[in-house]
Amino acid sequence: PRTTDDYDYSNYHTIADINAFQDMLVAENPNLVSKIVICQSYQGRPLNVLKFSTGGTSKPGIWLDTGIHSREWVTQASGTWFAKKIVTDYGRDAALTAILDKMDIFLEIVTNPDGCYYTHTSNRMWRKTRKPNPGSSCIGTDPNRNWDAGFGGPGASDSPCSETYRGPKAHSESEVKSIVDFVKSHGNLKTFVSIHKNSQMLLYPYGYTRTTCKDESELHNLARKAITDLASLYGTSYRYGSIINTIYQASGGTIDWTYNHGIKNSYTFELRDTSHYGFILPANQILPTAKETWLALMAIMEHTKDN
Ligand code: ING
Ligand code: ZN
Repeated sequence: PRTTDDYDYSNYHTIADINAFQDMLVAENPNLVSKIVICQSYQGRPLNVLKFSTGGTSKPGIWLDTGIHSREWVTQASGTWFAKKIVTDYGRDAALTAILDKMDIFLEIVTNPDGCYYTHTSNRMWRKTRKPNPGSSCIGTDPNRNWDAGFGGPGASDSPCSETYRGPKAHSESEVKSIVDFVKSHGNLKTFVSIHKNSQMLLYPYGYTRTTCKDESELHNLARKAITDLASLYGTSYRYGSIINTIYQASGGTIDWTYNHGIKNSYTFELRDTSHYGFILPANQILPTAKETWLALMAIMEHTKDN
């Protein structure tokens, strides 16, 4: 494709395609979109973040990431669609326009680029990073067990061969550390949404402890509103609640760290389906998944704007 209008949003794409898409989107919308390279992956790929901003300084921010687990392809595909949706709706849709007039949106589509490349070239089911582990023949760390929130506790593995290997120390993975540094230097993120796939859930902290987070009732009510809006499109049913009570105990997870760092609206989505297709969701479900998820994201972003 030569423009983002010609991009095929209803199919899965390589990292090269997604990078080209991001550059086209920036070139087409120079007053709304810019690309920030927050660091490099272990193998030296750029960690690209799209910034959607109508200008001004120190606006509050909303963060969205997709693809931190590389095999969850429908998330990167949805992230790409979200990016196009934002530029299409700005100035046309009143709700999105009001959000962007008050806040900046940051979107990292390919959050685990080495893993993404590997899923397209060698092993479709790769989840982790691709950094070798000294003393082991097994590669990679789970980037959703590597954050400094209950790090090392139950709900993660200390074995490099495990799919939930926590890594040698918290923030050992540059794909994680780069986001930690970004969040700290930004200093004014109000909402942080990390998007995974499988099981149709909207989750909030905590995953590492049974202690309820102090904003539990607000997060719970907003989650209910978000999944109600999501279901209004195709009837897709989501469960919602804290990570530990709704899916399982998990330590070192992204949103437990962002919440403890002060970002109140910290959520993880688990997109379609509930496991019939496993990680290989047919491409004809990309657009329905992206569209329904967008309604939930809009509910969360509107709430952020109004609070
Ligand atoms: N599920 C998540 C996982 O990393 C999760 C569930 C969400 C754990 C948020 C911790 C925090 O296991 C998938 N599908 O990756
Ligand atoms: Zn995941």
